[in-house]
Amino acid sequence: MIKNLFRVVVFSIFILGCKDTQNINVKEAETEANKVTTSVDTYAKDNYNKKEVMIVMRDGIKLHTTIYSPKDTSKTYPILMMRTPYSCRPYGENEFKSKIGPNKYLMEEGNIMVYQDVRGRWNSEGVYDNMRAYIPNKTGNQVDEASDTYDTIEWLVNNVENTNGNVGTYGISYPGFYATYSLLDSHPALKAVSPQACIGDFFFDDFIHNGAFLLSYWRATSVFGYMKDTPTKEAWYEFPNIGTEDQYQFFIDNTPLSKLDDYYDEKNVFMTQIEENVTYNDFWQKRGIIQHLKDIKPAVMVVGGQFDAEDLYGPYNTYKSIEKNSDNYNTIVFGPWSHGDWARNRDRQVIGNMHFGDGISDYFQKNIETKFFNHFLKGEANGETGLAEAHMFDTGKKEWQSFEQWPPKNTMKQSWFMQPDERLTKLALRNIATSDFISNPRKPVPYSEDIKVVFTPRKFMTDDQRFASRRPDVLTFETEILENDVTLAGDILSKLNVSTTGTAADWIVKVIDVFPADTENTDDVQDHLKLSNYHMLVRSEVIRGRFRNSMTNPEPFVPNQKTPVNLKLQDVFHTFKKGHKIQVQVQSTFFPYIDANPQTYVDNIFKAKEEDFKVQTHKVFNDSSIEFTILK
Ligand code: PG9
Repeated sequence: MIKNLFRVVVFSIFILGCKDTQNINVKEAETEANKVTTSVDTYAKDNYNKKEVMIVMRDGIKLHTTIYSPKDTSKTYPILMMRTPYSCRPYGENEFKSKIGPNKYLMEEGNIMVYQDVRGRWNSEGVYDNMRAYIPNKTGNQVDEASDTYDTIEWLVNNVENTNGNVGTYGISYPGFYATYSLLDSHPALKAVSPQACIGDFFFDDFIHNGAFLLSYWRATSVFGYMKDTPTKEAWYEFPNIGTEDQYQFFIDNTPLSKLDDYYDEKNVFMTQIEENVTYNDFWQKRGIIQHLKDIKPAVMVVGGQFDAEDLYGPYNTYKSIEKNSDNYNTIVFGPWSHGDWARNRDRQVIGNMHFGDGISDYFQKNIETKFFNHFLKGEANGETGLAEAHMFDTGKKEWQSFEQWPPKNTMKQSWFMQPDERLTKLALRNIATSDFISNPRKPVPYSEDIKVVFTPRKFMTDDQRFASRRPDVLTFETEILENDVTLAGDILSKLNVSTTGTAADWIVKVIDVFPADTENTDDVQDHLKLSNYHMLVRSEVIRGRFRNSMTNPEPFVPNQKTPVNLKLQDVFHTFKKGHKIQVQVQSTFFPYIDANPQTYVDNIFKAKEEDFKVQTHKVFNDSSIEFTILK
């Protein structure tokens, strides 16, 4: 919410003309970008001094903190801080990052840039705790990430020279979570916070989605799972060597999941926690931060990417929770980005096969992010930033649009029904019919056609879905060719009515933009594909069916009993243009994005046995629907 004296309704559509729209080919663009990177490489070293200090927290634990201060001491500067579990590297007061701060504009105009290893990570002391639970009304020396941030800011504003006394925090992903955390019991010097792709809750972001374990994150647990007992400037964890680049085959060969135990032992604390906490129990609930976002004081700008595979739940719900429970300056920016793209200096914005425009990240860094921080840390700080409440990129029209709120006021809900003749119809038909498929957990539907090991999946978020739509274990429903543009602006609610011959099943719903056959190809498209009839994934989500009524109290399915399963897909802002079709796919495996469900109910799938994995027949009844939020 933008709090200002005169609510100037600025309803404008930013057409991306900020960069020369000549048709730069990819090679030239990359060379151009590299030239920029090279000149930026030495800027920090040439214009900043670097200091490394250990700041003592209220419980005596010392946190490694790196401070980059402008060499020009003729003026004062605000502090821009990022707290991170990923290290303040490079360590050493003569070693410099190539780029410091949120973006090169804020670096070049001069700010005091601070990085801190959070408690228990890298060169800081203490014991790490993933998504450390917030302790409201702390007493004595009780600590959490809010108290560590408060104590750090208190030390910085009283000990760093040339500060103007104002502090901002920012961060992407896990650092984004720590930025959100800085809002809780916030220090009075903290004036502006930008949580970006911020984790909200590990039961809905990253590692788990609605109870389904993201097997594709299994290797990444190494980064967070192994604890260290002394400050270190070298990585202390390793990734398991799985001996193949065929990730699908590797995880097929290691199903049931107990076969993976050979790779990790109980020293991977985080993987053990995931295996032992398979419902949304107190362990996960107390680590979610969304529930605490009330009565927030500092100005907030939440940033996210419409195709961010890691953290969508976090940024959308961080913004919405603050909007609902606080009266501060609170805004949201969502662009055509995958995880963290907005902080990179690539000119051409491409995700997988899809090109969304040029200069989009630079436009954001220069005209939005820099403006936000400067207004509250160096300027008037009265909320009149001239920035929109919601600055959202329409990923179908490929252009920015500003709204007074998100989701927009002028929207309506519209339901489409899933017919066995693969049609999506606006009306539910009287006759009850079903779309049936055989689901084999030993031959699961791949989540991507790509064969390679990834740290975490990203590219699939805009990938072509024809490989899936042509499988008998993927149900496909689609509209006629659209006679007018249809713009989705907000969340999507899938209301399935299903049955299974088994007692357990996962449900995956995908919303897809089907391009016309005459769509022109671009250089970005993989050789085996064409944009002609491209089935572009717009949004997908999964729910482990046992959690259909409660994330905390799972229930088996009764075989062959028609059962409702509702699944919310994260917000989108996407125009399905005239001549396109809207397609919905429904399936029960999505491998190895998530682990294979045995499809017979066992309390803990991490302990499932070979014999639990059974082929089942699933049915989707034709009173199943998908409810879109349509822009009027
Ligand atoms: N949220 C991102 C992530 C967390 C854990 C594993 C893999 C990715 C991130 O912090 O980048």
